Amino acid sequence: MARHEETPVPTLASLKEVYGEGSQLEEAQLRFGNLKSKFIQVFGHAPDVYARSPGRVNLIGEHIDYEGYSVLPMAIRQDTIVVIRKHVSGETEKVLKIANVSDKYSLCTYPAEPDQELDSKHHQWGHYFICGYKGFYEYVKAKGLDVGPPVGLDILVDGIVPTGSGLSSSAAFVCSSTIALMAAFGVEVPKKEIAQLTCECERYIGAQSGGMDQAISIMAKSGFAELIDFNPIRATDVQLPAGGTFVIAHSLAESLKAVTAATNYNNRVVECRLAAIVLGIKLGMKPQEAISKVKTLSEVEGLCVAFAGKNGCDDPFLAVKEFLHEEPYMAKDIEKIIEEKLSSIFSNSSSSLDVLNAAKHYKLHQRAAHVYSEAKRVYAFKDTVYSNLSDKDKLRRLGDLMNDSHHSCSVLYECSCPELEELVTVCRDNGALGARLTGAGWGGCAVALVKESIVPQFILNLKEQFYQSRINQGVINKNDLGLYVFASKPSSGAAIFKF
Ligand code: NG1
Ligand code: MG
Repeated sequence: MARHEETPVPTLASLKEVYGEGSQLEEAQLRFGNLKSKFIQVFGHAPDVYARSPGRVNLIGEHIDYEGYSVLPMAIRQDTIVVIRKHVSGETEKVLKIANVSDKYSLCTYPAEPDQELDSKHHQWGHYFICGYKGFYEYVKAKGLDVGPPVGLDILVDGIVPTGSGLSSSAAFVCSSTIALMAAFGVEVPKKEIAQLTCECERYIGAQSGGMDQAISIMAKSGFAELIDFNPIRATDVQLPAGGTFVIAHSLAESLKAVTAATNYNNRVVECRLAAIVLGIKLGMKPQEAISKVKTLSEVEGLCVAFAGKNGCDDPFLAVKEFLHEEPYMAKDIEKIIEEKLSSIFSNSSSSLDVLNAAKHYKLHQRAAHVYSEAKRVYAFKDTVYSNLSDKDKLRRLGDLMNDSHHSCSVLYECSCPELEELVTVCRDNGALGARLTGAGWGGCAVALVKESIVPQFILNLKEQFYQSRINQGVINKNDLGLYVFASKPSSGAAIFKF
């Protein structure tokens, strides 16, 4: 049987295959019907094709995908749908018009020009479509495919993944845009190639993302979480033990990664790179060799493990402890070790130069300690799922691993925030087997593993103990609570519809 990353995104005739039955199917039918009417109302024509791609919740493996380590997310039901019509000959306007069903997002227009630059300093919601647009043309060019000269496109977007929530609304949007374009132009691509290209093209937004979100959004299978490996991208189904449910809860602090990248997300990517270079040098590489060859902590893990081996252990952390001090490094401390200016290492990446300008210091020990320990926890999570333990004991162990992951994110990686800390504590106090921030952090959602039998009561308690005061303060509307706290089952990945 072909692994699912080898197959193309399916073109489906029926919504049932993705949205299931009952009220969810009815909701989907209504949503697609409304999309069609809205499209005709805005553009005066019916669309050619619809594509959907889901958001995700990461169960474990935070901030390690860009360091080359495996992660374990699952897709959620909430998705983004992109509807497209390609202009035909005779229509001469070479413009991309991007409309949204929500009034929050006004119509954006861009030239039908694949080589256009995206100004990451002036972020616009339509940029995410353009990421996919650029990625699509880069792909067809690299493969030598002829899709003709660029033409005008009418586009309508409907996203129901909450934004800035760590549930990857961005990847859902970039992935659905890319596959909608592929379908509209009749280009069929294996899922693993779409996952790779959407990961690369989302970086036009300005964050130096890893590939987790796009990989799970494209390759998810209903009923399974996936262990995602990188270099090359692969997905392995992980069947979660019976009796446990993942509850997702929003901290109500919005994390705007596109805007805060220099001090948050990209800062950590830069710190990890510097930690990896310093470790490489301390473990015997010449500075110039380390600078030119070492990109990620996973690339120096072998050296760290060999060092640990000499001391009778196999944990790369031993090398971190020995060679990276806990006090934050100043730029000049690192420059002395690597015998090079930091600005010259990152001279070809303007987003990294932004990081250097904004950084006071660099916490190399803490960031490397998080990455190596988190990478181990992902495998411990997977091994627990496949172990001979009873389901009850498995769930307990998975919960412990989630708690350890949160602690590491919070203390070593410092990507939590007061609202997330409060929410995670409320989850644990109300019987969660484990709870942690999910996604990039600095706001957004927590995910809690909860015994299925107590889920309704658990959600009620969260409403009372975390959300009620915020409703009273007018932060959110009581009627919207269901958008901010909900149980989630592993849902299916990207799909194309033609009706
Ligand atoms: P979110 O939470 O969607 O911003 C980000 C990255 C992931 C991963 C996680 C942290 C993007 C598109 N996604 O996710 O690749 O690094 O943070 O584990 O930047
Ligand atoms: Mg994102």
